[in-house]
Amino acid sequence: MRFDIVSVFPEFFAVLDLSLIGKARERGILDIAVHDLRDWTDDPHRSVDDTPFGGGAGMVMRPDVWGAALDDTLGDDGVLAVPTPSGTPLTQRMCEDLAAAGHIVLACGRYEGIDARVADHYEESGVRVVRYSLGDYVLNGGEVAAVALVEAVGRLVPGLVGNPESLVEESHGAAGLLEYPVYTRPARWRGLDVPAVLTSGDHGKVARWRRDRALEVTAGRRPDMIEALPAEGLDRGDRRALAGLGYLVPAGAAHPLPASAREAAASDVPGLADLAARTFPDACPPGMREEDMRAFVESHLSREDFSRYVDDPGCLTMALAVGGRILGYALACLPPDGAVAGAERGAPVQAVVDGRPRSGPLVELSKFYLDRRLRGTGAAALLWEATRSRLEEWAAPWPEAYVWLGTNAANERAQRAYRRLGFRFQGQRTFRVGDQDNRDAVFARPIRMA
Ligand code: J9Q
Repeated sequence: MRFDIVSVFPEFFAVLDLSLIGKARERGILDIAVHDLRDWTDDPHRSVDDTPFGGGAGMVMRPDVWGAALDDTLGDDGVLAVPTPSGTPLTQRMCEDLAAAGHIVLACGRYEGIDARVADHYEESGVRVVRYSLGDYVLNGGEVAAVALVEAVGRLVPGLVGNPESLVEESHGAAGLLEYPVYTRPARWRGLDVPAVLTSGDHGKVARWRRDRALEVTAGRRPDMIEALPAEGLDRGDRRALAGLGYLVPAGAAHPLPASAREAAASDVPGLADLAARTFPDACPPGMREEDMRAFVESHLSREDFSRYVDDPGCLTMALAVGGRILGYALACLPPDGAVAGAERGAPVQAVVDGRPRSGPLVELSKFYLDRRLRGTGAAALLWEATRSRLEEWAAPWPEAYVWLGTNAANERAQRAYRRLGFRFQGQRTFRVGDQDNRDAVFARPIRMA
């Protein structure tokens, strides 16, 4: 691999004699030539710049001097790489692509930049031109950015990095995630302990912990990278971790989507009613008649109904938005005097959970629905925790407040989900839809748990 670097500060590139890059040059793996741009001037002052046409501050680098330098260095195989703050942000992908070229010429500008015709001219003559930036901040010239490119591209040349495994495993590689945090001895330093899982000897747990931390760090610092993760590369553990970080992967989605559960607003009403109409039949027993279900939706789950729920201070309406669409909702009825909600619907007034009898109010969780595409994604825990947290605020005066719900006795999947959320079976009730009595299982749990 050959690099030609053209700059008015050739001494700057002494750093490329050091470390792995320096070793690779000694071993003949990298051939790096540094040139002084002034060697292509023909005036006694060796001037490389001039004032800008159109006026303005600073100086512009002359096209004639750059043309002479690049004609001599590009040859018939050079790719022209131009560091500039107006270039494309340099990525690992671009570096991998450049590593496939055998010869790169770096044109380091100073002052206000190089006359724009230079890069345009070489591009028009069929030279591959890559204008790149290191990020949205301003340097005094392209030299630092040139060193960065030589190191990032150079280390991809076979034989340069001693352990090729470290090329595969690292940031921005196959995983598409930032690195998990790393630790070494001592196990305790300034009162800070190394996470216990790393000294447990359980390799499976270590791998899971590292993957969870990588997802967490990436979600916090680079949410754009989370939203670019291909869904097919995410296992159950990844999906659970992502749900805890506010990202869900609905069935059929190509990537994780940002998810948030919040109190519903008037503008959510159409989305809530649409979702309610398509999810209500999911929770019904198999024998139920179409028209009874339709009538129930029309009389309890219309837009007008949701408008009332959203405005009613005795109702808590929660919406789960996933990628901006409402894919889940919960409706809780708050008893007016801190007593019992839904007594006429079979509320378990004597509810006991794990030996703790209810002594505060009994809230009814009358609706808790998710779009089918969210089954098994961790969405239920996300929606429930947001709902629970609102209920906890509401029930602050009553530390032993409970919440109850009824769900179809034949719906094992729903009952398993409620058990996972801390609800415990209390008994049965009958629930009428149309002219049919349905068996419901009744569950309850404290709003607050130890
Ligand atoms: C050449 N500011 O800044 C950020 N990435 C590249 C640059 C840059 C600059 C001036 C000249 C490159």
